[in-house]
Amino acid sequence: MYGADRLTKAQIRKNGVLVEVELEEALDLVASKMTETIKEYGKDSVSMYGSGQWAIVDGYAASKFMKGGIGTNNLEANARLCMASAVVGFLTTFGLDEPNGCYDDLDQGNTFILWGNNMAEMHPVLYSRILENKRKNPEVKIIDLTTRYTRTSQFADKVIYFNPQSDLAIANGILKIIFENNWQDNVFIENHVMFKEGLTNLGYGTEEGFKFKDKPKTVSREKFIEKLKEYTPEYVEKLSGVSKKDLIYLAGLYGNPKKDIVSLWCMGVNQHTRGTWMNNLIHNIHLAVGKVSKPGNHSFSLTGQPSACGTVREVGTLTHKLPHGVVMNPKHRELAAKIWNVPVEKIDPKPTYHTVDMFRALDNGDIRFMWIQCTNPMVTMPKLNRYLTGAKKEGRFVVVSDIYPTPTTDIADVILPAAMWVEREGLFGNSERRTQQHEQLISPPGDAISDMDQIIRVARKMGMGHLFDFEDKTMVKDLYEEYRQFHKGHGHDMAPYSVLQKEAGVIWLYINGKSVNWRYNEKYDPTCKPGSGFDFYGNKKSEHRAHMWIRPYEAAPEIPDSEYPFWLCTGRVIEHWHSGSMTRRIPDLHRAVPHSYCEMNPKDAKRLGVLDSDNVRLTTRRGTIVLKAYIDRRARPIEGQVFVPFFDENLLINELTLDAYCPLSKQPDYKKCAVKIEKA
Ligand SMILES: Nc1nc2c(c(=O)[nH]1)N[C@H]1C(S)=C(S)[C@@H](COP(=O)(O)OP(=O)(O)OC[C@H]3O[C@@H](n4cnc5c(=O)[nH]c(N)nc54)[C@H](O)[C@@H]3O)O[C@H]1N2
Ligand SMILES: Nc1nc2c(c(=O)[nH]1)N[C@H]1C(S)=C(S)[C@@H](COP(=O)(O)OP(=O)(O)OC[C@H]3O[C@@H](n4cnc5c(=O)[nH]c(N)nc54)[C@H](O)[C@@H]3O)O[C@H]1N2
Ligand SMILES: [Mo]
Repeated sequence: MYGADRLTKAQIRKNGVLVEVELEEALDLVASKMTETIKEYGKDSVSMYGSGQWAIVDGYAASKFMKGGIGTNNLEANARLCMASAVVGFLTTFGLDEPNGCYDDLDQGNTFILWGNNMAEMHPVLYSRILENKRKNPEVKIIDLTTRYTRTSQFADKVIYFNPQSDLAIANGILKIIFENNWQDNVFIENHVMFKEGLTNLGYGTEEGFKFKDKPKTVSREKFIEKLKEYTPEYVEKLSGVSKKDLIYLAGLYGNPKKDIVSLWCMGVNQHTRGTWMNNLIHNIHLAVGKVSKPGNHSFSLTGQPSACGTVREVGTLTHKLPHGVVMNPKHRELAAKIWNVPVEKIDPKPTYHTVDMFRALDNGDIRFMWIQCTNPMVTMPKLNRYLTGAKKEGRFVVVSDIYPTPTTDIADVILPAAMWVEREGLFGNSERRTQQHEQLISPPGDAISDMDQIIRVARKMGMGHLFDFEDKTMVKDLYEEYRQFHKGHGHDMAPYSVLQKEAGVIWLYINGKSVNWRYNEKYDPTCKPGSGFDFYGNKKSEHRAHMWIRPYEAAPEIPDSEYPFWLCTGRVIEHWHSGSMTRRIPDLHRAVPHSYCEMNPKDAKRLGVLDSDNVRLTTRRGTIVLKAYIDRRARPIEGQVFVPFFDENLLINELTLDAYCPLSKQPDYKKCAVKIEKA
């Protein structure tokens, strides 16, 4: 919290140099620049880019200010890089976002299947919970389906390796075996499932102005099964490297009525150019065997950031979203206008830019002003060189709110010092739909104030004070209570602020003073129609049935070839948080992992004559970087793949990554591109 260079004063760029100023002067400049830009280039020339580390009220203030005040949909957040595929997966399968069950499933399941994520390092608390379950119940099994041997694999009962992108084929192969052996739950399917098919050959979003719209249609169960035909164990093995025996083993676990199965995944599945499809496919498997919305049975998408769910997904700080529903829907716009007390015409019915497009628009000049809060895109955007050059162009004005200097504050025209979460009152919402309130514990240093306060003060200066007409002292509570109205009666009722102040977090759907831990299951969820057993009420137009989607294997946009013969996967280490802005300032953590590196398979290293700690040069079609090779230290990638963490602002791996994304979710794929490795 108190690193030597903690930002405590505002800064303004004067004659090219950032100089410290009074906070008031900086906020005045933000307000006047925003007003001027709107006047000169129109409301859609200003934008805001926020975060899944924003408190719920920060996101809500941003949404009200941008969508209800300025009237632009130029609002996005870093959760687009993280959870978008999970969101569209839930929406297309169940009709409502977010997991059906809760963390109790980690105690109650007996079979845990991980689809390419590293829980021991990235969700260590939750992984410990599974390990504790396993310690008490020897029948508990952990199966690690992965492209790398990691610390997670060390604790698994079985590790199954697969080639990047081939998870699509594996999931289809599992479904095929289930139906061939009659392991499916026919009663559940008969009563609660509908089969769907969408478009294929979607493209990858790498071209300028790329647009995609799906055309879903309902199909028969026979057609669904027919489409699985090609995924024979032989074909799946050819694509994935997973043996017939292992594939049958996996299908056998899902198909075994004695197994209570929790599938868990995170960025391997979401950061995927077919990420929505992969999410659908894992839900498919659980639906096929009726293992959803029951204690210990869950297709459980793990969330990355502390409030990617609570803030970005629930408040809806995304271009197409409103706190309830989407801008395209006139009823949703009317509800927002009513609660916000603004004319309904103020809310623009057309979404503008998703995150990658927003940064492309800043580069192209369609966006002239961007306010970045609580995120560090000049480290974490893919294909970084383009977006860095774009943001620095003449005629662009960038405001950055952060707590430390970063490569993003380096390019800022105004820097606003932010209060950290313990320095202000706020709320977060986590993976299991739990909303958690916290009080301010200590005072922020210097002129630092919360992101919410920064937004409100600028809004007031721009003549939009009426949007935030509450006492400053009760602002968080009042904004939350206003926000809560959006979700009332929409399958998303939340606990009142006073209850949140008393409890250590409360799971929503909160009905009659009680949390619903398992949605869609009549036993736990009073929203379900009596006598229905299960009721997927999110899918109103599909007779309240969940959707099982035909989702084929399609190749990655950039595949290793003779010139760039390796897969490049990027990700994290336990010691650091994302761009390292905070953790690298903690001496113990910095010493533990002081710089980035390139993890290699020993066989590949041997072929290239590379020893541990040798320098290797990595080159993709977008950039080049020299890193130390690490061989068999904490993890080992499969042959033909290398892994590089992205926490190091001095060794920016995102200069090499590709900005291809899933056309349905618009989430980029940071896990796959083609790279050349040379001894340097
Ligand atoms: N200490 C710490 N914890 C964190 C974070 C942090 O920065 N530090 N960040 C948080 C956030 S925001 C997130 S999003 C999570 C991320 O949590 P994870 O997703 O668990 O971690 P990553 O390192 O991003 O992902 C690496 C994994 O991607 C998998 N992978 C590679 N290619 C493929 C593929 O084609 N298909 C599939 N299915 N998998 C593939 C590999 O198995 C690899 O181990 O961690 C959260 N937790
Ligand atoms: N190559 C590669 N790139 C990736 C990924 C990957 O797997 N590989 N993963 C993607 C994913 S899943 C994610 S979630 C993103 C994360 O990407 P970012 O959000 O860009 O990374 P963070 O380091 O979490 O940035 C948070 C920033 O907020 C600051 N901060 C902390 N608290 C506060 C506060 O209260 N207010 C304000 N204003 N600032 C604060 C921190 O100092 C930090 O600079 O990275 C994405 N980029
Ligand atoms: Mo994330």
